[in-house]
Amino acid sequence: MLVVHHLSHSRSQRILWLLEELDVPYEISFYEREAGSHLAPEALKSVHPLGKSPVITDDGRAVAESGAIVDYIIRRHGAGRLAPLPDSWLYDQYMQWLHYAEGSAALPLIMKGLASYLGEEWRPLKQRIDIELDTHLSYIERSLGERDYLVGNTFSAADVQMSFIGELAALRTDRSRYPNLEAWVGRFQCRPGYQAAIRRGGPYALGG
Ligand SMILES: N[C@@H](CCC(=O)N[C@@H](CS)C(=O)NCC(=O)O)C(=O)O
Repeated sequence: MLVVHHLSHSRSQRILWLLEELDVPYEISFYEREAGSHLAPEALKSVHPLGKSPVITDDGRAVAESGAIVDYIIRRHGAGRLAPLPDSWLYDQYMQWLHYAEGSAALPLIMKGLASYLGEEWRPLKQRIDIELDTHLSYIERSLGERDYLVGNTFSAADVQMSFIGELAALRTDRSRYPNLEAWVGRFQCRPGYQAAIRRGGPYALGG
C-alpha cells in the first residue's frame, strides 16, 4: 500500500491531491509541525534522512522530493492518465514544469519568507528577491495566457506540482497582479480531487 507521510500545512497536500485525482488507494501517516519552529518532527527522519515532506513509501521503499514523487506516481500508478505521451513535445513541456516548480520557481518564494526575518540593512537582497519573484510569476502568467492549464490546456500532474507555487505566491506578493495565475489557482482549487484531499488530509493553510 502506498503511504503518504503527510506533514500538516505542507507540500504533501499536492501528493494527496494527485492520488485523489487518480483514484489510487493510499494511506496517510500524519505528522504535525513542531510548535514555535513550525519544522517537521524528528519522526519524519525515520522515513527518509532529510526529514522533509512530502515523502512516500510504496512497497516499503521511500521516495522523497515532490517532483520525483509526482513522476513516480504517474509512471507506476497513473495508467497513462494526467501526463502527455512520453514521446510527445507536450511531455517535454510537462517535464519542464515538474522540475521548474522546485528547481527554480520555489526559490524566491522561500527566500522571501526567510528574508522577512532580516533587518533594513538587507534591503538590497530583499529587492533582488522581489525581482526574481516577479520574473518567475510573470513567466507563469504568460505561459498560462489564454489557457486553463499549463500543458496543452489539459489538466495534468504538472498543474498539481506547480500548485504550491501559485498558492504560496498569494502570501508573498500581490497575486492579483498576475490575473491568469490567480484564475488558474481558483480553477484547480475547485476540483473535486483537490477538495477530497483536504477532507482526507486535514486543513491546509500555508504560512510562514
Ligand atoms: N523541494 C522539496 C521541499 C521539501 C520541504 O522543504 N518541505 C517542507 C514542507 S512544505 C518541510 O518539510 N518543512 C519542514 C522542515 O523543514 O522541517 C520538495 O518539493 O519535496
